[in-house]
Parts: sequence; C-alpha cells; structure tokens
Amino acid sequence: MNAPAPSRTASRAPVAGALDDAGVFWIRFDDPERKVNVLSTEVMNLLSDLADAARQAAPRGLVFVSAKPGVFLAGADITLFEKIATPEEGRELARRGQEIFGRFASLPFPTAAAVEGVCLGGGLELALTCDWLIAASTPKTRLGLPEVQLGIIPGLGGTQRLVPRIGLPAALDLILTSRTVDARRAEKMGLADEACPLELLEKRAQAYLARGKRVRKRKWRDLAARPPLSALPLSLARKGVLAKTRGHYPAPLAAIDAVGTGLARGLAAGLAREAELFGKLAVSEVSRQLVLIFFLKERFAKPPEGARTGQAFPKGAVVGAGIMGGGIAHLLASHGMRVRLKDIAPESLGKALSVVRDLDKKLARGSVEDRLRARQRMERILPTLDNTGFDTADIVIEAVVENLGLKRRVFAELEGVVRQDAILATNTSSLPISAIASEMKNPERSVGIHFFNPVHKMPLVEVIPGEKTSAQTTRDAVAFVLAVGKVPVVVADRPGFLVNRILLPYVAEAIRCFVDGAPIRAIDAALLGFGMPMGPLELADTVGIDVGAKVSHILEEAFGERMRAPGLMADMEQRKWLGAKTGIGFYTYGSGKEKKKSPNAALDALRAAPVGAHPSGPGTPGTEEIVDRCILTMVNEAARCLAEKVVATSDELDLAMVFGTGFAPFRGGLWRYATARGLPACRARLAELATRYGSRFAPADVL
Ligand code: 3H9
Repeated sequence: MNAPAPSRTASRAPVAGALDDAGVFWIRFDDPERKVNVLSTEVMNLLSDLADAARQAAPRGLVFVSAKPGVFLAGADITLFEKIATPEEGRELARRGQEIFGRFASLPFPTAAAVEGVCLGGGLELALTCDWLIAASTPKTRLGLPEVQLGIIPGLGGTQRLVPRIGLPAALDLILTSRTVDARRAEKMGLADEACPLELLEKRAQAYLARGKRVRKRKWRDLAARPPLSALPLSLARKGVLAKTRGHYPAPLAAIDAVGTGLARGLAAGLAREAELFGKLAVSEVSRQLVLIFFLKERFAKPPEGARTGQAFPKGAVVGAGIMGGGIAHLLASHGMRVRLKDIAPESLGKALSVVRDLDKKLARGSVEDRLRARQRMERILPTLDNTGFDTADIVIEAVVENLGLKRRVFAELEGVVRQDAILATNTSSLPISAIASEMKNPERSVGIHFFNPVHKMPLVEVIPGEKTSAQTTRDAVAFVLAVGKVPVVVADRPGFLVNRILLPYVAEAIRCFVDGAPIRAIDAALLGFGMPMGPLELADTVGIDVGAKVSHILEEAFGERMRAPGLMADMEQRKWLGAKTGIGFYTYGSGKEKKKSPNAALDALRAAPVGAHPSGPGTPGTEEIVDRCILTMVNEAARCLAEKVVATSDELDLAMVFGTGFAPFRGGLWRYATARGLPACRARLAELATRYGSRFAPADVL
C-alpha cells in the first residue's frame, strides 16, 4: 500500500488514498466527524496531496469512492461561505479548488468516480473531472448541481465540464433548476456511463478503467453548444430565468454567463469567469440569506429527542377522501406507508383514487421505474367504507369537512377502534384542536397536523398541540411529518394557527387595494416584484373566494375588525365568482390546457358601484403603496404571533413563511425582512398607513 500520509491519523482522515495490488489507486472519502462527506479546507488540502501522490504512483487507473453509505460527496463545505469576506477571497477559493481538480483531470491514466449516495455540487464537479462515472442505483443516489439554490454557481468547473458530458440544453436545465437525478436517469442522459447495483459498483468502475482514457465521440448535439449556434439556447435560458426570477436571483444568470464564456473562449477562460462570478455571488446578500434558509431548514429537520423514529409509522389511515385526504394518502404511500383511506361515500373514494392516479401521471417522468413506483404506491392505498384495518394503524389523520360537530364525532369514534398508542391527528385548517378532542377519553394522543394544499407541492406542515396533547404526541407528530418528507413547525392552537392568520389579512389587503382603484394586474405584479411566488389576487382565486371569506370570518370573530373580509368578497360569492374552481374570480380562466387567464373586467363595475358599498381609500395606490400595505400587514400580524407565542421563535416563523407561502426566500423570511428594514421603520410606516386607511394598520404593541 502506497497510501500517502494524511494530516490526521490514517484511520481518521476524511479522505485517504492507497494503491492496491492490482495497480489501482483508490481515493476513499469517509469523514468520521461528519454525517456527510464535504469538501472542507482539510479535504481540499488532502486532495491536493493525493493528486500528486497518485501521479507519482503511476497506477493503471484511479477510482474515487466513498465508504459512507448514502453519501458520496455533498459538495463544498457550505459553512465556509460565511467566512468569505470579499469577492476576491471567493474567487481565490474557487481558483485553488479548480487548480486541484484540474490536476486530477489531467492525470495521464484513466480515472473513474464510483458514486453511491448524494453527489452534489463540488462532489459532482469532482466526478466530472474523471474519465468515467459509474453510479449505484440505490435510493439515496442523487446527482446534481444545486448551487444556484444557495445563491452561488458551481465554482469548481461544473459550468464548464457538464456541457461536453450531457449537451448544452440538459446542462443548463440541471444547473438552472438545481434538479437532482437518480442513477438511471443519470445514465440515460449521459451523465453516468453506467447505473449498476451497489454490489457491482467498485468492480464496474475498475472495468471502465480498462477502457483507458475517455475518447469523446462527436455527437449532433455538440453543434448546439458551438458558437454562434449556442447563442440561441443561452439567450432563451436567460429570458426564461428573467421571467421566472424577475431579476431577484443573480446566480442563474451568472451561471449562463460562465457556461457561455467557456463555450466561446475555451476551458481556461470559462474557469476564470466561473471563479470570478462565484466570488461575487458568495458575498452577495441574496446568497447569505439563501444559505441561512438552508441551515434553518437543516436545523429543524431533526426529530426531537425522545420521539419515535421515522420507521415507527409503517401504517396509516386517512378519514375523508376529499382533495386533502386523497393528497395525504398519496404522500404517505409515496413514503412507503400502507394507508387505509376511508370515506362514507363510495363515489368520493373512487374520485380520490383517480386524483391519486392523476397525480402519479403528473409527477412521473414516464420511465419504467416511475411507473413501477406509481403502481406500488397505488397498491399501498386501500380504500374502505368502514374502519377495517384501523386497528393496526400507527397514525390516523382526519380530513373530513370543516365541521366541528362532525370532527368531534369522528375523533370519539376512532378512539374506540385504533390501537392504544396510535396518534389521532386532525388536518383542520380553522378549528381548535382542543375543541375537536374535547369528547375523547384520551385527548393526550390528539394533535393537529395541518397540511397545505396541494399536499404534494407544499413543503410546510403545521403541528398543533391542543390543550391536552402530551409532549410525547407532539414530538412523535413532528417525527412523522419529517418521515413523510415535509418541514414541520410547531404552532399554538390559536385561530388560523400561524400561516393562515398572517396570510389572510395580506390577501384581504390586496383586495382592498383593488377596491381603492388599483388594477388587478398591477397588484399582482407589485407583489411578484417584491418576490412572492404568486400574486395575492391570483392566490385568492386559487384558494377560493368562499374559502377565504369563511376563514376571514373565523379570524374576525377571534381577533376583531382588522381581520374583516372586504365587502367585495361577499359580492363575488353571491355571483359565484369563486376563483379558479368556477372559472371566474379576480381573473377569468380559459378552459383549454393552458388555462390562460385574464383580469375579470366585470369586477371594475362592482368596485365603482353601488356608491358607498365599498369604502374607497384616498386615491389609487401605486406599487410601493401596494407592497407596503400588503407586506406590512403581514409583518404586523407576525409581530403579534411572536408576542403571543403562536410560534416559539422568529426563525421558525421565517421557516413557516418561506415553506408555507413561498415568501421571498432571498429576503430570508418575513421577520428577517422586517428586521432588515428596521422594526422602528416598519412601525412608523404602519402608523402612517393607519392614519390614511384606518386602525387595521395600528402597529402591534411589540413593534
Ligand atoms: C458547492 O459545492 C459549491 C462549489 O461548487 C464551489 C465551491 C468553491 N456543507 O440533514 P442530514 C450538513 S455548494 C456543510 O441528516 P440528509 C447538514 O447541515 C454545496 N454541511 O442529511 C447537517 O448538519 P447538522 C452544494 C453540510 O440525509 C448534516 O450535514 N451542495 C453540507 O437529510 C446532514 O445531515 C449542497 O447544496 C455541506 N455541503 O441530507 C448539498 N451538506 O447535522 C447540501 C450537508 O449539523 N446538503 N451538511 O445539522 C444537502 O442537501 C443535504 O444535507 C444532503 C443530506 C442531501 C446532502
């Protein structure tokens, strides 16, 4: 063994290299001090030594491999980024890494990456320096370049070495969407040379070494990556990014720039541009906020101490086969759980199962594996009209209509059927958990688990302990939510819980801006411009005007006038202008596949007449006024929620707003936005709005 001497003791080094008897130089990652392997400063130093050691050893080939199951390399150490003080420092960090990776790329013997587990960011960039990439088809294997999600770009050659491997359009897609692919997909798109069973991984990698250095065959698709032809896909990508990000996220544009530079001026110039742009972005405010959100999510992605483990929920049951019930059953089955789906109406069950099937079709990319997974998922959902199978469920989620009496009855009935230690959860969005559990013998096992619609898309789930819910049930509910891949935030059993309580007055304020004369498109454009993922009036249409009015009513009862729904909503309800579901709301919706929408011009007449029906504000609000009215309404309510301990910390509030509403992630969340603007400044502006529009803007005491 000619293993080079690493800086720690050999057994503790996070990466080590050794020449085996067959003449293959193995570089093995396995950081004993971390859950995942990352490219830390220490690892980069070791890799630098290993590049030289490998060259000196003159083996017949080199293989990168990881001894950590489920993780090849999770990329650069993200904690290093906050230490980068200037763009120049960032550029140098990338340049040094590129230089080390370059030494692997130029080794005179064949190299291979034998990938099992996550291979992300710098991890994939290292694998791309190799002649061959073999990926094990295990569930954990995912390959991708998620850097733009952190507000940066791949800085270790990813913008340069991916295009020759998979072609320009596919490379742009991977880099710009941060999408990751599994081993089979990687093989199909040419990113991996082969997807193989884990047991064969190292053998197959060695077999590829026997093929020698990679000789690139020219392909038709290479033409698209050659200037001047490459100009078209690059400019289309730029346009697509601008339309999607409205200029808030500089990283995707920078990535296109780096890719374009490499195509036009060659690898060396491309790498230099990549490093320069990486440096600039690494110190940008957007990246700082996105990195904060990443660590915030990671921090709360741990099951609380003493909670059941994720595997403790093999069986579940859902009561109520509506849109939410069907969506929840689909989610549970997607995470390997066997699910009983109960409804009293056979036709509802039939409808829910076809919704699940449609969802599968939408999510599947058409591969054999996708179809197989969908079939297995369907087989795990067992419809029932009675309580058959409920006695073995680990968790039962009630998702019947929002009627307190009915929910109470369901809970009381379930209690007599389910196991002693089963969790009884309600998916209510507006009723008190304590009231739903009030007729239970053992209310300590009841809890609110509030999913958002559509379940498969919305990452946030509110976990709501009622008055009598035990701490253990809350912990287990959090562990369950994590086990089904969602982001849990524990909130208090107060009307509207957290997210709806903040979101409803925001949407209502947008409607008031319309009543006060602002055009529909201008209102939605103003908030999209701020960074919200959807305009508030389109959101009102998506949720349903009737649903919004009902929740506003509940909130008004609890919190008074500031939550009152604008009178226009009642007018719209009367006319059945309920939004997307009736084809007309603030917008009218085309029936074609595109569902093209245009503002509902007939609403203008409603706002102008009858005179005095709608309180009109002093003049038509402009963009800044619209944004402040809507966003500061949220800030004000968030302040009250923090003061009332609806949510324990402002970090959890930010997490909930980003993952529950899509609140501009580049702003780091609602509370971070408020504190960056300055709480005294928010207060002053709210006071000003209160004098113009009324007491609903009166700043919360805590501000
Ligand atoms: C990059 O590569 C830039 C380069 O192009 C250019 C450079 C010049 N760094 O949650 P888990 C931590 S950018 C530091 O159980 P899982 C994580 O915080 C990087 N720490 O794992 C957590 O710590 P803790 C591109 C990291 O199975 C623990 O490890 N890469 C990193 O749920 C994970 O434990 C990415 O964006 C990192 N890179 O998920 C990948 N990765 O226990 C980011 C993880 O103290 N990482 N940690 O809270 C992930 O997406 C997930 O963590 C991963 C594992 C899927 C890998």
